[in-house]
Amino acid sequence: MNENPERIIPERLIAEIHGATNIVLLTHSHPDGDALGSLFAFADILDTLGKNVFCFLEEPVSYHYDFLPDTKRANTSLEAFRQFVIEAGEDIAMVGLDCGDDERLGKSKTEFLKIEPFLVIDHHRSHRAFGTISWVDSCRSSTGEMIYELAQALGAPISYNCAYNLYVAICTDTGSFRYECTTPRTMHIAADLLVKGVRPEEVGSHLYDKYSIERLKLMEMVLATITLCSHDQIAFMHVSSKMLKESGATIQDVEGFVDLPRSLHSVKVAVLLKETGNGLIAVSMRAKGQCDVAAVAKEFDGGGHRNAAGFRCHGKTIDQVQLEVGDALSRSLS
Ligand SMILES: [Mn+2]
Repeated sequence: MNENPERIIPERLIAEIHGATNIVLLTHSHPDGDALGSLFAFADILDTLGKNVFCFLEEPVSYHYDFLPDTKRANTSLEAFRQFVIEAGEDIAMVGLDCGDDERLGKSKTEFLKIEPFLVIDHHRSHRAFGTISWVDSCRSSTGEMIYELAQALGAPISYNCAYNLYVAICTDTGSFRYECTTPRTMHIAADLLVKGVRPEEVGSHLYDKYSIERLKLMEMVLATITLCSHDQIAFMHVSSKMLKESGATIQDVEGFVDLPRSLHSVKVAVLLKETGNGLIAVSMRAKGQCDVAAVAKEFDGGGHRNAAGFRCHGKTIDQVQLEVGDALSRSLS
């Protein structure tokens, strides 16, 4: 597995984790299944090594992921974080999980990055280096997969709760083991998580069978906005603030919508544009096959993976953004 040097876990990263008693775990804002699963799994692993762990999240865990074991240990209080840091003194390490760049650490990133060592564990293709020591491997399906390997390297056992969180992390970032990032190693790790007691049908029902009627009402409105271009290879869909209001759904309910146009036979790239308030539009792109949407996202100062990427922009209308993204994607497809 470790034939490629970048796939080897840096020894300094392992040494810093062994060396610190107090560890703060962070992940990206608006965390997905991989971010949260990796965070809670790593917290559990560090518990078994006798560490004091502080899991910071900017916002409470979204209802989509409130079934994860250990969500209660997420702390959204900056005051509590500061107190933890004061009590830790010099004996501390920060860990940023699943963050493609430091902007994604959220509003308090400057405060977080002041504390050293700052360890970074990530698998984004568009990763922009930050922190003191990084382990970045874009060949990995998920940060969850990397946390599993790290547990082995640290000599830490994987509990049932930890296995459950890792399984959710891997399952969500691989689109239920469908995306091209799914490797034989991914499957070996998933198999071991099942040996530890995880039941795929249970995780699947939590992930995919518990939506609200408001979400379906919103989906109906959003599906009505589908437009195809570039010989039906690109599909656009958008969510406006008005739709959110009228359906009674929340912005969290939009999760997974971008996969709907992606499922069309002719479509190579699906794009979802979301009004997120304050004049901001969030753009998510999902590709099938060879189109590298991370490269397109980069043109707009965003990032991600080859098949899943995004960016945010300010002060433009949905139509304007759609035109600009359509141009960039058409160039990339031709
Ligand atoms: Mn991820």
